Amino acid sequence: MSGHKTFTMLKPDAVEKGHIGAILNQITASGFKITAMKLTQMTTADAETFYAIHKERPFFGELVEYMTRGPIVAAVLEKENAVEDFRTLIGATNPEDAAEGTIRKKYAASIGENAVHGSDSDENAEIEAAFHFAGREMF
Ligand code: DAT
Ligand code: MG
Repeated sequence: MSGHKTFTMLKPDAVEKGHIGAILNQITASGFKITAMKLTQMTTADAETFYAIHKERPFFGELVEYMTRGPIVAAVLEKENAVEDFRTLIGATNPEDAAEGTIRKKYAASIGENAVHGSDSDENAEIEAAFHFAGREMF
């Protein structure tokens, strides 16, 4: 499976620390084209819905608190093999396990506050993009 679209969020910790420009630069320098983007803040209901698959996990409450505590940058990215290539670019969920040079290795504080989201499948990329953007906001 190798679709051309993925969805990302630069999470509240990355925005708080002033890393928006550096992270977007690394993303575009790696061949991704930005086809939708905005600064926004998730409500508790938004975060609970977006991360519903994790609702039974022990970290769910912290995850929702973190994702709603400040603005995020939401974006849709296009490139060949976008989902897999973007997951490679961001690195492992836990920055301690992330490869050298990956976005999480460089900018993430911990597994809980890991700077950036990347969709895990073509199907979820479509669902997540549609969750954050109206059709006319995607180019
Ligand atoms: P990813 O964001 O790499 O797709 P995931 O979908 O398994 O990872 O989890 C979603 C988010 O939940 C992750 O980015 C950070 C948080 N999370 C995952 N596992 C965690 C853990 N063991 N402790 C705290 N937060 C965790
Ligand atoms: Mg995931």
